[in-house]
Amino acid sequence: MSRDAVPPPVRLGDYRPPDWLVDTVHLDVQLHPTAARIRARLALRPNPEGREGSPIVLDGDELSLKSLTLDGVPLAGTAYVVTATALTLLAPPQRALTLEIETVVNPSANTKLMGLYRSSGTYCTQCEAEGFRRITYFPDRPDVLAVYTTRIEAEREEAPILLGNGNPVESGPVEGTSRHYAVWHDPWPKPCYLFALVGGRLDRIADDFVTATGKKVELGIYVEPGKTERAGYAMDALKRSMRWDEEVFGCEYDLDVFNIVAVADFNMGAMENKGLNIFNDKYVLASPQTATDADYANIETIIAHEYFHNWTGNRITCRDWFQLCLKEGLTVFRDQEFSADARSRPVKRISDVRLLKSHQFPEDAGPLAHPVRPSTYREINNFYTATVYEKGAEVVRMLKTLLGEEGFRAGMDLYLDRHDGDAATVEEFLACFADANGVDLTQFALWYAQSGTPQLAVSGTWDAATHRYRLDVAQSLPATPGQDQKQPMVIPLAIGLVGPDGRDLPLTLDDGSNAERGVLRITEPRQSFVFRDIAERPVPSLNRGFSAPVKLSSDLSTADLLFLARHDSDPFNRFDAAQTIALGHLVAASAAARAGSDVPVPDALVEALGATLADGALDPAFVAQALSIPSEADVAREIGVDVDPDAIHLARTRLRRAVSAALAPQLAATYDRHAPAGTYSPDAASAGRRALRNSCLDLLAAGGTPDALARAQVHFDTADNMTDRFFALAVLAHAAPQAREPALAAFHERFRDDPLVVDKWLALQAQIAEPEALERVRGLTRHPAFAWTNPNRVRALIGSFAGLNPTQFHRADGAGHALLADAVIDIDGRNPQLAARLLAAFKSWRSLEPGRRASAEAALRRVAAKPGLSPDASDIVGRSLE
Ligand code: 0A1
Ligand code: ZN
Repeated sequence: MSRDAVPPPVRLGDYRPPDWLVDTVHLDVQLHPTAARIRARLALRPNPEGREGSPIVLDGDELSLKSLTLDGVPLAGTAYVVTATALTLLAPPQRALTLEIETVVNPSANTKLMGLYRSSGTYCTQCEAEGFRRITYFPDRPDVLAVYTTRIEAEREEAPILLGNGNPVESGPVEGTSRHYAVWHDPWPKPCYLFALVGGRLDRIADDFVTATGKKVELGIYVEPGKTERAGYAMDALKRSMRWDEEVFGCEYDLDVFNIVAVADFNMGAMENKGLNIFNDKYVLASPQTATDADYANIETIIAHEYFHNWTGNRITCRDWFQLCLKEGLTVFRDQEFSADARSRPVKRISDVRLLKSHQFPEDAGPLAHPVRPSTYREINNFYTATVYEKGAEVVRMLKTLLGEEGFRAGMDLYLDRHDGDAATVEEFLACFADANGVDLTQFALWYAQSGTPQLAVSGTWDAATHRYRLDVAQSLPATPGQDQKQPMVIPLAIGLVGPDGRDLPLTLDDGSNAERGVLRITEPRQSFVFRDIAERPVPSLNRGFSAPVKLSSDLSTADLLFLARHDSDPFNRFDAAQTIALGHLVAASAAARAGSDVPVPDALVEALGATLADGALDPAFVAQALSIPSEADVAREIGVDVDPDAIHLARTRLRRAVSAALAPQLAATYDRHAPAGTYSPDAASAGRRALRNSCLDLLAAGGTPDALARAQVHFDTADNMTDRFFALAVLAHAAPQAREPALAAFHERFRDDPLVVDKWLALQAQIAEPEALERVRGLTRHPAFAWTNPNRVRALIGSFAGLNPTQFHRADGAGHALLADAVIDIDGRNPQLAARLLAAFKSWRSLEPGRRASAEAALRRVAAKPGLSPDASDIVGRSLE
């Protein structure tokens, strides 16, 4: 193959079991800043299920091979071939054998942050998905499970802490040298993507946890020196996660120790390496002065997510990377449930659905659409997506909705029991639920195979004479890349029929049966459901709790929606009804703004928001969500084609101003009623009060009155925690041009030495919806606080600009698109994964109006034309332009 030849895509249908298995791995790692030496001893044997007489093919990437022996004998140069991607033993004896491989890598030069690298001087590893091959030659695929023993050696001065997977075995000085070592043994067979080691100068907070069967586990969280005070919340979240997984899923921890290490340079959020989770420090470190309530909530969720992988991901792993959702969708579902139990369940559901709609729906509607379980990929790193994670979680949630609490638990119990120790598939997962419940899930499995967001059109008819109510439901699934023809899905549609007094009517179907747990099973392209004994015209509440990840359209009038916003017993739909009114208005108002006119704000919306504000029985966190006006991205998605971001921005600004004017006294009163009481605590109830108070402030400031802006300034000046301080800063930066610069400067001055807080400052400036934002972002790339090499800095500044500032990223002159293209081209040479993720900001480019569409296309083509573009970035541009 020539150097620039593109390798063929990997296909699910081509799966073959490995030809060789690895039973044990002994690693001896000599840490060194520029020449780390890895001796690997692999016990291999032919796989009875593999092809007989096969060569041994070991993956490798940027490795320098120093020596190679087979059963202790150096291999002749003719016995093997080394290429840039593999080490192949051409004709190995077909029996159990031992290979010893010595490689050298340069951790300091590893800017891809995959394999063994250094982050602020700390040695750490990242092996998912295919990073282990950057440490040693190995069959780097998740269905090769081995037992690992790791000896790590380093200069004591440079790396007094040495951590590995599993349990500590021994440690001590290397006599006669300034070095020391530690040996770790992990008794649980695992794929190499779960391997990890850490070496560095780190501080620790320690605690312990006694499992359900009385085993004591030592817990450690390691952070940069001086930061232990910020790790307490993560430890608390870890212990709560461990207890929750025992209580809710019967999953008990299985090693003597569990360690977490926080590093400053990390491509993703965190990684579930067995017994040694490695985290982006943004998702560990929190204090009232430096972290917002949202940061605390993220930490809680991500700590839980990585911990929950110990069973769903590690004890049961994936057969191949096509099955990624098997661990990710399921584990996201589990972390969502954990946070729902720890906080307000309805509010958690609302925020999860908002995330799904803002990130996954556009993915599913654009050129990067793919099924929850893709059937082909060029670069697996590009499939850690909202579809695999968030839609994958929705699919598991639908299973639970269809099977009920007990049926779902029975399926999970069977899965955890039947597949413990396996590298499993989605089919095997579903078979457990089918077997445990005696049901057929063949049609349900389409959720894993068909991409795109299903559309449901629902209309209702009440017959006054027969007291019958009929719901007509039609489903369709739009064509997506590679999938022109679609089959109907199983859609669990939770509904209620709300009577005029606001109470739910019984859901008795025409044949006398009940809609089980209020859930209709939609399986056909068109279906009708007739309910009897409906004495008065009800208002249907559809897709309660967002029971299915679909786009629903109905014949509900604005009056019906207003009624639901005030009376629905389902909090999600109560929230959603007002959002639907607002969205409908914003679509019309955007069209009007584009045509140079305006449309009046519907009274129903002001009434719905006013009623929510006035209802003292509601959870403040819920009210805060209900007060939010749909984002510009929400409106763009709803419009779908020929999108003009400036018109949307104008329409939304006008709406917020009108709501502000109409509700100002109520907003001010609610703000005052929720003044902080006592010292800061990150608990859900306190966070909810702050969220409501801040939402009121935001809407008040949207009116732009001197009074409101003065209130924001006081809020900023008197805040005693990051949530309030940063929220007020954002309000001032967006709504008060005169106060903007002094407030930004004061904030920077106070937190200049704290990179995670500086990220907030960068991200906020990147989101200012004014033409000067572009120059500001350019200028900030030259600020001493910014570093192109740190993914958190780049995501804060460049990622926020491209992802959260639609009018400026999509500037009509194309300069925003060009800025992202320049950044991607520059970053790609160092960190292809980061470059590819930033590029995904173009995922909805085809829905823009023609001028902006042209500039987006030009930017994508410019990236595509870059010589030596990484496989990561070229996969994204290639699919985006297809
Ligand atoms: N399994 C992790 C996600 C993850 C994937 C790839 C990584 O490499 C850069 C890092 C983390 C999770 O789901 O949390
Ligand atoms: Zn995960």
